[in-house]
Amino acid sequence: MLELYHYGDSLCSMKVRLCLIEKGVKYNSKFVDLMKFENLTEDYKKLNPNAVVPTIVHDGTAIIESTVINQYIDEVFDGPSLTPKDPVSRARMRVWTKLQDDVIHPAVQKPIFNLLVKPNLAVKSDEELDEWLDSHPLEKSRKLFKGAARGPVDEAALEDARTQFKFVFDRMEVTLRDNEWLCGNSYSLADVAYAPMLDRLAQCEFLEVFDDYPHLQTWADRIRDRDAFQEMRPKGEERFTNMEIG
Ligand SMILES: N[C@@H](CCC(=O)N[C@@H](CS)C(=O)NCC(=O)O)C(=O)O
Repeated sequence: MLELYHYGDSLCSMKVRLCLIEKGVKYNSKFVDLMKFENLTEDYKKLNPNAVVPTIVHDGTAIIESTVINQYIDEVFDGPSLTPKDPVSRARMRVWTKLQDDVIHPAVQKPIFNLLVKPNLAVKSDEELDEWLDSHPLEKSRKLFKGAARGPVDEAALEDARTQFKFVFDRMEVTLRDNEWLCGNSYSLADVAYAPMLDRLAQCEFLEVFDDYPHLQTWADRIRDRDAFQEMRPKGEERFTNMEIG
């Protein structure tokens, strides 16, 4: 049996949920509430020393890092392959997933922390924040959460996110002009990695970043049409904003 430690409104958790659903792999859901800092318990840190979601536990072994987890799932389980057969396409797929980890994830975090996380953290006391966040192993996360908890929306961070989206979307647009999916004509782990940003940016009401990219928008429509994408999305109370996103 496979256990998935995850959170509803988390881009990286969505990546892994989407992969599992596309593969038809059943899992035991272990919900880790990031807004209650459940990721910072000593028990969870034994599974994931970075204290972030997602983590899977398969046959008693914990595996971390959403991109690595998805490669593992695709290798180990039956179901449709999400990895291209030829080595050049596989290399391209890994470059796409690296760009998603290195650029898109930090870019998406800027609107998420400013527009969605901030109201949830603003209600917590300084003592509560210090008690939990001082035990966070990642300095990056300590800064993100503390920065989001206090002060106004950081407009410069939102602008920086737009610049980062443009950097990646320019490349996606060129590829998607001639290809149905990011690695050619078959849907792969590259598409799985980028699909969740559609949900997260919709929730932040940030979808105008796609305006100048007609081929990217066609790809996005294809993604939204997939049953697995709809199933992967958190429902009602699993959302920060407790609302369904169109
Ligand atoms: N590189 C990691 C990033 C994981 C990550 O940052 N997860 C976020 C949610 S998308 C999280 O758990 N944040 C809580 C925290 O930083 O304390 C992965 O891909 O799994």
